[in-house]
Amino acid sequence: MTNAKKLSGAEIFFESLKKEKVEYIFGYPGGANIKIYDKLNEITFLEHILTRHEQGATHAAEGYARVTGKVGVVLVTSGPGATNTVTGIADAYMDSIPIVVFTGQVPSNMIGNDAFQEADIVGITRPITKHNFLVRDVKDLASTIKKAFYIAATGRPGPVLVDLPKDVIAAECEFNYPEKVEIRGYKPTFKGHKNQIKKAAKIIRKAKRPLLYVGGGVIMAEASKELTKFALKNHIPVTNTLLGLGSFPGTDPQFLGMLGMHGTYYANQAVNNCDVLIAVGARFDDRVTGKTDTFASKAYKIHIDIDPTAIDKNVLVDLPIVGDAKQIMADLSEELFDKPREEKWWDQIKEWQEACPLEYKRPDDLLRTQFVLEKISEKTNGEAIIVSDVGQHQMWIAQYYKFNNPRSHVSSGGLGTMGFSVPAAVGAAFGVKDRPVVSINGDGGFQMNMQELITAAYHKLPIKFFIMNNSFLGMVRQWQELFHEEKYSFTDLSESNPDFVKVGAALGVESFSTNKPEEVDAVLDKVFAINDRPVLVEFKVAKEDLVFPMVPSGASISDMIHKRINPKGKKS
Ligand SMILES: Cc1ncc(C[n+]2csc(CCOP(=O)(O)OP(=O)(O)O)c2C)c(N)n1
Repeated sequence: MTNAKKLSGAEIFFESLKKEKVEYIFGYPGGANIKIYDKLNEITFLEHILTRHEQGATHAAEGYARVTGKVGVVLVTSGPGATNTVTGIADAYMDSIPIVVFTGQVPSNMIGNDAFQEADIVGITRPITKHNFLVRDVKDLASTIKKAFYIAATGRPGPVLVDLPKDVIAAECEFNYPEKVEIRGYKPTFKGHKNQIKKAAKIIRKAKRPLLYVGGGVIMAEASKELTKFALKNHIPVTNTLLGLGSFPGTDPQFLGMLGMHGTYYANQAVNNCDVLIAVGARFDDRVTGKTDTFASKAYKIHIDIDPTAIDKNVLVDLPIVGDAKQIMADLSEELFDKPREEKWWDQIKEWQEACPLEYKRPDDLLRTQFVLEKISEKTNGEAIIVSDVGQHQMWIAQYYKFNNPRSHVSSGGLGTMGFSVPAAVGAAFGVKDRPVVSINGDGGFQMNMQELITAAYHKLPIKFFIMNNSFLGMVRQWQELFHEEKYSFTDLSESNPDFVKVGAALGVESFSTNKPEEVDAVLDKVFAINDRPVLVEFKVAKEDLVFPMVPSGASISDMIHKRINPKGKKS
């Protein structure tokens, strides 16, 4: 028997986080986690960021994880504290973002008794976590935390929840942090199958019209360099998913922009007509494929992904390669390089680009989101971190901001969570300090988590908060106009929106407003020169603008719409 010193569950919690080199916790205290907060007061190796809502904490952890590649950490109390994290957890799950969420829980002997602030958060989050744990014994605490971080960050990353009953946190035992984790049934494949890689190389070598369809998995795997090298050396055009933006330089002539519902005409035409489609770290999501049986129907499909369950899930492929994208792209580059391409494929792509470029009305008396975004892209040289909310502005960001680096576009892709941007930008600003962080919101989504302006103001985070105020829930209004006989049911916010400049100021953030295209340059120059505190700008933009091109939901990519179907009475 040893006489090693015993630590409390709360102490073990922090010793474990120290081992995991955690820099920040985003959290909110309450009764069930009060002992952890008690200890937190003495902790100096990490910083706790008190958000104003647990959903905010969870998106902040995601923002931090998305820009750094490290695991984001959340700490909340039981019951409502825990349930408030659900949207953020689901968001992280859909986009494969590594976060660990620690929830307080009622004492073990009261679980199942409808105790005060009891919620079965393990049950609630089972379908939206990569894994979750209820710690029943303080002796399991350190090894559970080790497992949680390991599962969150390895293979296809994702959220892990650890539920901590109050008595487990109070109990004591010796602290032993495991060096390694062995989890039966969880052994992510890292190296792609050699023969499959050779076969893929052979097929790509013969391809006449190849296309790389690249998703967020490439960014997660830190494989952007290898992917870019492979694409450039083999002269293959690249199209990105929403989450893949930044994995290949947005200014490179080989880049075709985003594909899918609001993708470019030429990217979608390339998908329709390619003979070999190389999907890397992408999951054939329905916003990308539209009708699956017509998606890339002429192509031999190669799918490179770390997650074997993503293979053949939505679209059947001809050649799967399961493993780490960084390793596989490097191996593929060894097999294949400097393949000259027939000019015909590039000539065809050029023709599509000239026939249907991205466009909007300019010059114009009305201020347009697209115009503001182009200006932001120019002024930041594609080097900023753009944290988008959800809606029309999100699609315009994907179309008009030229992302030149991975981990620069932070966006809620799979879940499409309005209210994501403000808190995610807070987390991103803690993660990256040497590049501007820009939070771009619609007037609707901004109101869903605007309380986190307070967090940004308190910590003097130099975030630029932009509101593209079109006085509508724009994206829903767009669907109402195009597909629901112009019945604008509950999407007009013009009578009920608050005064955003006053809201910003009240929450501690210097705020401006403009509706004039000619003022945009000066406003942006002014706010990008402010580096010691957050600022907010409301851009009063055209009210009834629509995002084009658009592939209607469930239609084939070839059914793309390019302009208003029914322009009656529309001013913009
Ligand atoms: C939490 C949540 N509720 C509802 C929706 C459905 N939805 C998708 S886009 C959108 C409109 C967004 O409006 P706004 O924030 O003003 O941005 P805009 O589309 O005008 O750019 C809505 C309501 C959602 N995505 N998320």
